Amino acid sequence: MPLLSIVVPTYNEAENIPILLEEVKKALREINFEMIIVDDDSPDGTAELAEKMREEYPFLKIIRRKNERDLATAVIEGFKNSDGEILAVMDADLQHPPEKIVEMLDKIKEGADIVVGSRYIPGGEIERWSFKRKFYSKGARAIAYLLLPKSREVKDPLSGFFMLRREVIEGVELNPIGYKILLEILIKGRYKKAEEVPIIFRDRERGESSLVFNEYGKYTKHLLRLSWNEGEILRFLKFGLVGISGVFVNEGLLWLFWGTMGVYLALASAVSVELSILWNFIWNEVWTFHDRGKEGITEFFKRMGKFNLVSGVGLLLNVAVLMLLHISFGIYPLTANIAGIAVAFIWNFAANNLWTWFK
Ligand SMILES: Nc1nc2c(ncn2[C@@H]2O[C@H](COP(=O)(O)OP(=O)(O)OP(=O)(O)O)[C@@H](O)[C@H]2O)c(=O)[nH]1
Ligand SMILES: [Mg+2]
Repeated sequence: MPLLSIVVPTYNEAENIPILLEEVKKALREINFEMIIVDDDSPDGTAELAEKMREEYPFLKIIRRKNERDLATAVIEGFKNSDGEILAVMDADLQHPPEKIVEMLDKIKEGADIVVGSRYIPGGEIERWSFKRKFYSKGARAIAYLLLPKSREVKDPLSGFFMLRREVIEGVELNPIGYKILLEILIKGRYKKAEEVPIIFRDRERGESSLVFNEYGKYTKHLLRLSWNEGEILRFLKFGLVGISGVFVNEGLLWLFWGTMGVYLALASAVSVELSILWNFIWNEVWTFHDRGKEGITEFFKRMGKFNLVSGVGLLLNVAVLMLLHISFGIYPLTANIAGIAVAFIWNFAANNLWTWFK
């Protein structure tokens, strides 16, 4: 029985397979492992080539699927056909450095349940990516952090290079239409300790990328489904409802102070704004984020201060967007204000989620 099963999904990687096998063999000399190539009937003959190489590389297992063409289901299929007590996933295109496998395995032996090959911790790096690609990658991660708090366990939750103990996913249903399998595992898996090892993500030298189109669409769907199941979309809706209720409180108080008690308008407005912020804070505290805040009265007041600060910045953003759209683009103020409110709302949700009620 092998200790480690490395699952490698492939689609048109014939050019890379020989180099990958040699590098992995060299790097894992001391280790009892198997490598499971899951190929979706690549037209370039990846599977046939791998079959031929089995004699020279007896650690190889090849699964050939005829009617499917999907990275996520390929990985799950690989898991199902593996025998090791430790599982790993890596790409075939040499972007994931095989020499890091040993380091990852050591971390597992020291007690980690999941180890991620990470581009985003010190020592990690991405070779030759354009600014745009880096920006999208970081943006995708920010959205994952926002909508899936469990993904905050690691700095690179979207990595395709990782290792885990089999127990982490045993009996767990990994959704086959999941897109980023690591994300799926971080959210649904049973684990205590997730660690990272820095990797230099090399540039693809040979063969073609198979995932360019529709990547963002798939990712968005996956993210929304996971966060719906985790209750995070509901949290977003709750936050919105609280926000709307705050508008009514603000209006009601303004009517009370200014309209009926005759308080000076600016003062009446300031007091109404602050009281409605506190109203929102309390409801978010006991409802939207009831599962998040740290215990204790000091912590409570700290959160209140943070919430006020976030709301203040939100207000400035609202005004800035309104003025910008109106002055630079001539948009009617009441219409521009809708954009301002939307921007402020997103800001408020993100900042409060990631800062005020961070967990
Ligand atoms: N079995 C299977 N493997 C796939 C499929 N699509 C991609 N792969 C493999 O999954 C791994 C990652 O795909 P890549 O095309 O390298 O994706 P990427 O790394 O995001 O893109 P590049 O930076 O351009 O390489 C590679 O080993 C591919 O061969 C698929 O539909 N089925
Ligand atoms: Mg690649």
